[in-house]
Amino acid sequence: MSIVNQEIIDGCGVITINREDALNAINTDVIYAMKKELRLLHKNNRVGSIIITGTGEKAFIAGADIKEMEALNSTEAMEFAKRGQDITRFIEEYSKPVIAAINGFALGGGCEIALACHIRIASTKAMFGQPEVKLGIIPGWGGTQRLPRLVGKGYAIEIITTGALINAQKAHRIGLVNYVVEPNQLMEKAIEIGKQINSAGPVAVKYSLDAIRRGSELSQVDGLHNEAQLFGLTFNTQDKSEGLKAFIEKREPKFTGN
Ligand code: DAK
Repeated sequence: MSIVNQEIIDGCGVITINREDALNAINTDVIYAMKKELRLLHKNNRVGSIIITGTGEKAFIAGADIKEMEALNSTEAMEFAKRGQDITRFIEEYSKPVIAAINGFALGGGCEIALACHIRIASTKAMFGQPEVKLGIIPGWGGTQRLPRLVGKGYAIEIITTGALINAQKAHRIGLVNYVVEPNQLMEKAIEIGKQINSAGPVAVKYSLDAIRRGSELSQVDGLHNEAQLFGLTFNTQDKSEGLKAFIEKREPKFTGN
């Protein structure tokens, strides 16, 4: 059985980390396998959105693989951090929305993978945390940067410096996740959102992601300038002609992504 599974459900590319015995902890092989699947799904025009989840009911991803990390020297640790930062950046910059369906523990690097995704849905069994300080290290895959941007500095500092875990309800209250649902409804909810995205204009979805992501790294003036440019570019697309025409003709649009 593969370390990372991939299937396509209703136009959603579902990537499942498959190391249940190690609570889906992420090692180098998982990083490479995830990236390979993400690249393949990127090229697939039938796929409009991605869902990342973990095998089993206990863990989404219980962090970077502590057993692999334990053997690293300082130089290797930097390489390891770079690989992790690379995959989180790859997800963040992905041109199709990536939904984290968080079915259990999302700890350390697992929480950081969820943070890099564009939308987060948690099951009532999910637990979140950045317990790195308890291991004598700090979050290395973007947690110190993405968590405060999502939940604010106060909660982020508490979560990172105490290493304490929070449950799904609290995660929802502080804005870490968009929804909390029963475990047996998690994939259903993720696919429901994925299908809404898949029915929209693919170029418009891609430009929206780009405008939001780049906007968070720019001043508001520059972000608005970028938004105006992307807005203008949508007027070169067949999708824009089809979308506006379909509205006027009172029918559903048929987008091609061109
Ligand atoms: N890595 C490797 N194996 C793990 C693991 C992990 N993160 N988490 C769990 N496992 C393994 C356990 O070792 C155990 O394996 P066996 O002993 O059966 O072989 C199996 O999964 C089941 O776990 P438990 O027996 O512990 O299960 P429990 O229900 O008792 O506890 C738990 C569940 C999630 C509370 C517990 O497993 C736990 O605390 N796990 C560690 C969680 C954690 O600390 N995660 C953060 C990892 S650190 C950086 C680069 C990257 C990072 C940081 C810096 N640079 C280089 C700068 C990222 C760091 C992290 O993600």
